[in-house]
Amino acid sequence: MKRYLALCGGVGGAKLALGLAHVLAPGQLTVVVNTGDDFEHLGLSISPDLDTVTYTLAGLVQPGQGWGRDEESFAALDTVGRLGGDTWFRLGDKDIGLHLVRRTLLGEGLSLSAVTDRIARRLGVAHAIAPMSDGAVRTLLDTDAGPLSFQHYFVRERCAPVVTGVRYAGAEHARPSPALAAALADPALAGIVVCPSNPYLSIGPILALPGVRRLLAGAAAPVVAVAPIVGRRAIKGPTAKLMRELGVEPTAAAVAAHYADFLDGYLVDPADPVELPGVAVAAGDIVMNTLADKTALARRCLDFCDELAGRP
Ligand code: FO1
Repeated sequence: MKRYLALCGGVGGAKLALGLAHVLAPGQLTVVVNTGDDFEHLGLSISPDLDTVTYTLAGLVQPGQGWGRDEESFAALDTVGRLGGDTWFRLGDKDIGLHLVRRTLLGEGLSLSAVTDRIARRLGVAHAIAPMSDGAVRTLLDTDAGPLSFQHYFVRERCAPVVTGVRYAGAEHARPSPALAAALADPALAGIVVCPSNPYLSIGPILALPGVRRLLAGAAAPVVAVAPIVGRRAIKGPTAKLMRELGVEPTAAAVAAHYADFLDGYLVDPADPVELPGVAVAAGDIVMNTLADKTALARRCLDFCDELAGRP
């Protein structure tokens, strides 16, 4: 049985992960998720990208928004506000329920991988979802307003500060999670899909884990990425703004160059010419609005992996 690994961040990545989950049997897919956005807040251990992927695959995500729970209420957060606590990070009541369980299980000594797996299975997800690492890696942004943790930059400051650098604190001491290490060592691995997530804020932390870039570059299975940029605009979120501030052209080509050491295939919009030695480029519609878009793009990623696997 062919197996596939997807590397994924939050909302954009979760869309393709959902498409892959629709076209692959449960035992065929491992979705490895960024945890650089994780933080401790209100006494809870928050893993936004893991929850976004889990809720999406469970069919429980807030549809228009792409993160958080469907039909959510905020009574607990209203109480937090009345009591003078922080309310800038909108944790809903149902979501807080999940966080109480995560806090408890982590407190009992379970790894983040074990907790993630248990929560996903209980919510009815059949495919494997795993954090990139069980160790703490925290994305930090150097900005004109000083250093900011990811959620302070992204949610509290609404990405307004000018970013001068991105760091992944703790990455050098963190190890890939058991699921990521196992997938990369799997002889039946038929393809690695880098989802259209922010290359610096979502995929960057995964690539910063010791050995991951080298293992991707040396993988027998083809590595295929979907561009997160169409015509100089990010499909979602602050990718283009961030790239400009880091002195990088916000183009699909620049993202490919960022992945050049391990990339075999790149799916781009027809309007975005990309030429990179050693990388096969396939143009087509990569914007995912409907479930049909997500499954179609997932199929194209898998077909592309098959096609590249046949090449010398
Ligand atoms: N994003 C926001 O823009 N505002 C929020 O208040 C917010 C709360 C939140 C709560 C739980 C959760 O799982 C995600 C949440 N997000 C929120 C999304 C999250 O900050 C980002 O989508 C990711 O971290 C970036 O991938």
